[in-house]
Amino acid sequence: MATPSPNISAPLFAVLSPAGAAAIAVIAIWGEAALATLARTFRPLGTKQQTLPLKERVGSVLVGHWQSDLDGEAEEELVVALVAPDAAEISCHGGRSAVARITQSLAREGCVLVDPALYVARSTCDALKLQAMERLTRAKTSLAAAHLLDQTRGALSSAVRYMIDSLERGDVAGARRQIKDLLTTARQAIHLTEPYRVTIVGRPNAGKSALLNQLVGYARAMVFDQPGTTRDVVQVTTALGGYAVEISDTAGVRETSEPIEREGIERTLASIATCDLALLVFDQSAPLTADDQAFLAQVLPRLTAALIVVGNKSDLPPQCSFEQLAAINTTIARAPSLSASALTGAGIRELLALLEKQLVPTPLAQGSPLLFSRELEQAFRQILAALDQSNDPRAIARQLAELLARS
Ligand SMILES: Nc1nc2c(ncn2[C@@H]2O[C@H](COP(=O)(O)OP(=O)(O)OP(=O)(O)O)[C@@H](O)[C@H]2O)c(=O)[nH]1
Ligand SMILES: [Mg+2]
Repeated sequence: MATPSPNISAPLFAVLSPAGAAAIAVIAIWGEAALATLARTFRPLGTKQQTLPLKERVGSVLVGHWQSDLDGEAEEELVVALVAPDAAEISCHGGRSAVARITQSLAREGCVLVDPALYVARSTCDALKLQAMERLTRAKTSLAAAHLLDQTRGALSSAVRYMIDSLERGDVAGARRQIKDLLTTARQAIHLTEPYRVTIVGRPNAGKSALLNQLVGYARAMVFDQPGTTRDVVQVTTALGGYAVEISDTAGVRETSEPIEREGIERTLASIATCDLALLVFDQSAPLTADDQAFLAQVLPRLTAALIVVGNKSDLPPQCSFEQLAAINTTIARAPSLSASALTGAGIRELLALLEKQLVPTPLAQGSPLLFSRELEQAFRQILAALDQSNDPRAIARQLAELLARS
């Protein structure tokens, strides 16, 4: 005889409280059809309709009675909490017969009795999922939201559980590989929750502020035909390739004894030290001078980030070339470069494309586990270091488990 195929959309239910042990018993029912099933047998007080739109009352707690036979008597008084569009918790009298009556009635409706641990696992939200949820509420782009949503659904949590399993089995090499894989995308993944920082630097009057305005598409920074116009760091946040990017326009760097300008230049230098990418802007319509050398001597030692060299004012006759610039310094020689005009907009589209390519070289795979914050990246670097030094894989497994645990 053929076995009947299981109904895969049947709601599941579980008795959460031990039978006959407490005054109140709680039965959970969940699954896509859970509330529709409940509506057939549960009558909230004050309603006579046969089918109630319970889905519209999610979040509320209803008092009523159980009535598995529509023409019969009310069988049990109970309270139903509609906890989700696909889940409810039924509280009834704690006695065995009351619980049996409801569970038998649910079984007759086609629901499947399962272990209560399944319900707990379904509703348990670990600390990593919670962190992702919190970040999701502040996501700046739809791409960031999509990747964070994956993490709220457990992409990272599952990867961490997998690492724990590997360590518990004594597969240290496997766990190390999994952690390293996760760390390879971390540099990019942290920018799902924190913008990339791009700093525009150059000598006064090179056209930095005009370039910022072109990049963001509106007149954010003041542009003026006077060296030393920008005094403080001017920041604008935009999006490139689905990532938030904060662009900083800075005070032009030169030798000066003027205290406010000097303070502005200090801020420029601090901004260079912390950015992810620097746009080094030259005025290619002016010949290179000793001041350029002095400027580069101040800026380049502080630069650890990626670099793009921009020859601005390409609408004017050229007075210096990229070859001359490259001859000054090998860091500049190795950097990608392009010509642009912040006045006419020539080369700006290419510059934006180059910026995107430098900042976001590879797209992150959909659904993949991601270390979406600097804190998480640091935690996994420490765990990797601990794994390299320790001969107790289970202790490392416990450290990983702590990342999942809610305080
Ligand atoms: N012809 C031409 N002029 C430009 C271009 N970009 C900027 N300028 C002009 O150059 C002057 C200086 O521009 P800014 O953007 O203020 O220069 P800056 O580098 O921000 O200068 P500081 O703030 O003093 O460091 C202004 O008169 C701009 O109109 C360009 O691509 N072509
Ligand atoms: Mg300026």
